[in-house]
Amino acid sequence: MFHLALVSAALSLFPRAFAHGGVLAYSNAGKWYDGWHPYNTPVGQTSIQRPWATYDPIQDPASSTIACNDDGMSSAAQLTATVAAGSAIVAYWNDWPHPYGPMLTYLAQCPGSTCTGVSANSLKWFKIDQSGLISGTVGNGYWGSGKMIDNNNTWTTTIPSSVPSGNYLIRFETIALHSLPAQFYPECAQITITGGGNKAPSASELVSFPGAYKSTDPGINLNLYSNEAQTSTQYIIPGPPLYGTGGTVTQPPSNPGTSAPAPTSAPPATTQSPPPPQGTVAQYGQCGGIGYSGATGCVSPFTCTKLNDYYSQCL
Ligand SMILES: *[C@@H]1O[C@H](CO)[C@@H](O)[C@H](O)[C@H]1NC(C)=O
Ligand SMILES: [Cu+2]
Repeated sequence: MFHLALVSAALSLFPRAFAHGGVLAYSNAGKWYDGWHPYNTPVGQTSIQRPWATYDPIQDPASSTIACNDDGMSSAAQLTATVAAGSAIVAYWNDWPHPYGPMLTYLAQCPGSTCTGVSANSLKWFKIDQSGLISGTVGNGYWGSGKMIDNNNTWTTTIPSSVPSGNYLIRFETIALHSLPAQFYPECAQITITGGGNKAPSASELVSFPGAYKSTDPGINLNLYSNEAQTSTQYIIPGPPLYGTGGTVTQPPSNPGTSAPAPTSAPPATTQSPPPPQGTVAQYGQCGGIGYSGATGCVSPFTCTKLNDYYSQCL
């Protein structure tokens, strides 16, 4: 009895620790950076990684923990790695159990001289790497996360050499789609990028966490076991367009020879009749495509843009 009690007590300390997981370490330019150890005491831990609490997934993309896991703030002895623009960062996961879903990597520049103490929720993020459905069907195909597993549970992202030098959080993420709601596994680390370029991300490439994802996004609200998923080969990776691809922000035409903005009419009082009908689909939402039967109008100022026969998106 005594031994049985000890065994079950020991098991209950790590109830589902190894069904899930996260990024346990990084390497860059031959240097190894141990990650935060969520199941050890925080006292005395030094890491470039922001602290996180458990291997469990985030399941609500509206939660503040979608940015850098729970709680994702700097530790008492937070470190920062110096990383050259154009170099590769390798993130190491535990023995990863979920082969269905995308891999995504984001950067967010911090104001001031350090990211330490800066809330990840206050930053603007841009996506520098992504891998969704690589081959096969949505329901049974080869995914970015399967490639991560095949690659010694690692994912390698190269810091674009055009990114401006400065202090950043880097956010590696995998999204597991084997269950609904989808499971988000984000972890962040603090890096200082040196030798960078001068290409700031465009407005359409910048997002907030929370804010970048909605649980209704087609790449998130996805049933891998539906009949459609067994034949579909289309997967829309959540989040903004990749850094460097979403730079064409269409400005309203201005009158030649004048730089002053046209006078604007007074905003309507909120108690007046509802505004004229306009689109309801939010930025990045689906607004058309073969087999799509939802709303087709985009909220202002976005326009429904055809990406392929099966998917048009409000951009
Ligand atoms: C595989 O990953 C582990 C860490 O999880 C690392 O120690 C090991 O060196 C890696 N092996 C190779 C061949 O890269
Ligand atoms: Cu899991």
